Amino acid sequence: MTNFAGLMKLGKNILLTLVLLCSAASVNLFSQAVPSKDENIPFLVTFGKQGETSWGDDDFYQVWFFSIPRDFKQQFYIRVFDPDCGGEHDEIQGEFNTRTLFSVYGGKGVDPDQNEESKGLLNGLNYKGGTMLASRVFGTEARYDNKYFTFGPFNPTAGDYNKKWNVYMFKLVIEGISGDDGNLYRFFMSRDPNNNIPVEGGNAFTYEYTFRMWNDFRSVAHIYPYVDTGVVFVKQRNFDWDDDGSILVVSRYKQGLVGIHSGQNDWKESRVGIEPAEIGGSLDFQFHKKQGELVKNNNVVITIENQYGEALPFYSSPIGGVPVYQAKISVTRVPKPK
Ligand SMILES: [Ca+2]
Ligand SMILES: [Ca+2]
Ligand SMILES: [Ca+2]
Ligand SMILES: [Ca+2]
Repeated sequence: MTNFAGLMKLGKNILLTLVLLCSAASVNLFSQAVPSKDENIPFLVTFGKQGETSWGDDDFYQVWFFSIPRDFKQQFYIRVFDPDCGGEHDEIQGEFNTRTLFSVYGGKGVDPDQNEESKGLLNGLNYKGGTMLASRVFGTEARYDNKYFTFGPFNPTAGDYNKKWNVYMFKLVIEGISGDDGNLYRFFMSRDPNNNIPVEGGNAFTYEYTFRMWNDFRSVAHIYPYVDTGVVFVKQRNFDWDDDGSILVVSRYKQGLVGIHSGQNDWKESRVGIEPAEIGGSLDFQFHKKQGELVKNNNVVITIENQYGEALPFYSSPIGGVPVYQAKISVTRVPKPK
């Protein structure tokens, strides 16, 4: 009996592995984690609005979008890891007093293709377009320290339908409504309220990414802006990089173009030319830390826009996959001197 049970268990494990391998071929299983595995970013960060911008958050709020494929019919959840500001992970200034408002929106007004203000790029514009479906304020709460809080369930059809991508879109707005500490957190879009079970084909994106780098020289963070039709060049802008090493742009056609980077509490920008063959795919912006003296707890902001000043979205799961530089194969051979 024991052997039989063992065999059954082995069979089950093999089956599970096969299922996982098969789904990995079509869907990135880690695409529901925000930041994603590919991005190698430990946390998103939002400071309370009494914070100093020199700590790495320029505007004390962040706007994220979640997309659900139209053919996904089940309810889903947005789980927030460490939504509190206190205890583990968070960045203290004096004592912990930051309060952070997390609000989930659906319905008309969310889709940034239809409602420019929804992108949340300019202070003073209404980035809260849509219908609020859920919200909660978190202070210092041991209950949610180093743990998940779950928003939902949500019905996919409560989102804003986007025809181009054939998805329902939801929006999560995060605001540091008071205090001066940095709230570090991350998300998982899940089919289950208590576990991280991916929504197949789901994705998440933002237009202004405020994040924390790992405290590790060897670690490289990535973000993946999507380059749509008609883009001739993009302008990257980054804030408070603290002169921490270099920002490189990689794609199938770029081996590592250097982006101009910021120092302390300032914005820097540079242009990146786009090849026609890069259209309809993602670029890989790589953040390489300075070697030697460790720049600790580096928070940084990045935005990317096209030649018309329109913002490009960064997808957690890069559209078209992670771009990999391909060295040109056709090299003219120089005959060896005899
Ligand atoms: Ca915490
Ligand atoms: Ca404080
Ligand atoms: Ca936190
Ligand atoms: Ca910084």
